[in-house]
Amino acid sequence: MIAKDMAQMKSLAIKLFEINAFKFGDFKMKVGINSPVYFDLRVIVSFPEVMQTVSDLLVSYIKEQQLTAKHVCGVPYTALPLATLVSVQQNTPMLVRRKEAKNYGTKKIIEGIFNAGDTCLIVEDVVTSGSSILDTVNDLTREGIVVTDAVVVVDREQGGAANIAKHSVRMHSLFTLSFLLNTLLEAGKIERDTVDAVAKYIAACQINSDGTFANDKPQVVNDFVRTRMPYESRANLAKCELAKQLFLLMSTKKTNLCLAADLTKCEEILDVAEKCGPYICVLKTHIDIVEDFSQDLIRQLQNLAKKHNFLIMEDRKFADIANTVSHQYRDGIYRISEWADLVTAHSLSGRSILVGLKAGVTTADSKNRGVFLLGEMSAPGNLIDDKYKETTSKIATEGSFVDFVAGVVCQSKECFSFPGLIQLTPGVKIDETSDKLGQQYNTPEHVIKDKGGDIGVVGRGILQAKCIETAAALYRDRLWAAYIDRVAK
Ligand code: S5P
Repeated sequence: MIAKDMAQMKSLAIKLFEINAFKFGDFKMKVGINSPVYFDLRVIVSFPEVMQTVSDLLVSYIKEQQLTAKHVCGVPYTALPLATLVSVQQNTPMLVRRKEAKNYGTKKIIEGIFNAGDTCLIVEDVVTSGSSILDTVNDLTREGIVVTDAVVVVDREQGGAANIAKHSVRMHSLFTLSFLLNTLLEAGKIERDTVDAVAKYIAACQINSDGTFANDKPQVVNDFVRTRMPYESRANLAKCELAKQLFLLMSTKKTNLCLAADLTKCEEILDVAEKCGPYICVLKTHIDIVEDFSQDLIRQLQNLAKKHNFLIMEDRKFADIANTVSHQYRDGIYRISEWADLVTAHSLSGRSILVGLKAGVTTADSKNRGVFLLGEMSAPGNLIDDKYKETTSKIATEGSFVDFVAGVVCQSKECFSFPGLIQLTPGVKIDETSDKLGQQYNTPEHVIKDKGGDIGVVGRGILQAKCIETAAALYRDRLWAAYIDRVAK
């Protein structure tokens, strides 16, 4: 690769990571063993400048490797737009392989004009075993087309190149997984631990083209299962600055307790913040229930947050269209975006909620603000279903707001898997299972160990205790011990 392209390759690698075209976590794979790294190059169609760079690099790589062929053909579907760009830039006619033959009209499986004996270069986005490339090669070969080479954006280095070589097709990759990992490491985007964990998985999980493992079924433990990872390692994977900060705060202060200061008088809120401050990582407010609100409350709360080292979360549960939400966040008597490090929001209006919140924060503050999306609720009979949860997790982990979403408010570890997000779980009480209005409670141990909560939210469990400091210390101790136990296993 020529030097100029190398610099471009490195900055593309970082860009792909930033737009979540690949990410680290715990991902279900076709082969049956969860992978710590996942590529989703489908997202690049939403970033035309990235499409342009990828296709420019592919074209110059094809030229450099002298991969001359009469046609190009993309492996459906993700590589189709890439193959189109390559075809247009090089003025090489394209062939389109259908995944299924039409059952009417021409019933063709290969679209485009060709003759038997023509050569064709395959374009693919990501290669694991190479089986998708081989499917396309088979269909082309059946039509008499000659395929000798495939150019791919990313080789996961799990045996794909060797598998397709057995069918006399050479694989040429723009990026290898190792190159991507080293580039991110060099740029300070990931830690050595991440590189090692992925390398361990890749070494153990070499795959044959039929999808079976090259070795006997490998027993790799994915180091990126979020509930087994310590907070400080998860800080390295977080894309949102506030999530990073909160993970590190929890880890150094040794607390994963969030106090829900659901009180109606400024004096009461400041009193619990002063008394419980040393034991908590987050103080959560419902500012609209405060009867004597003034900005002085905010100033004093911020001083206490500094003194005791905790973050402030306004549990506003925004849920409107973007324009309204931006006003609710920035304006009115509360001016939430000026002081709340974190806010909660329903994902009901989709990504619009994040568009609205982003618009409600000044650019100077934007790096210091984060959102927790509601993925599940502790209220009985709530209307959230599996589809809603899945989409919420997607909004939190995909697209251009990944740097803004710090976590998810939910009740189960299945709600999301990305270790860089924080699970906030309310409904924690030691001695009760519900309140008179249906709130459902669980013990600190159940919330942290079984439900996957990273932070337990306690309101009345502390606020109604005879001595709130003692109660806060007790909840802190039990939530923290449960976390230590969880990561030790
Ligand atoms: O599903 C939820 C989400 C939230 S944020 N269930 C909840 O209870 N909450 C909040 O957590 C609720 O608004 C309250 O502030 C706190 C629980 O308070 P507690 O007194 O029942 O512990």
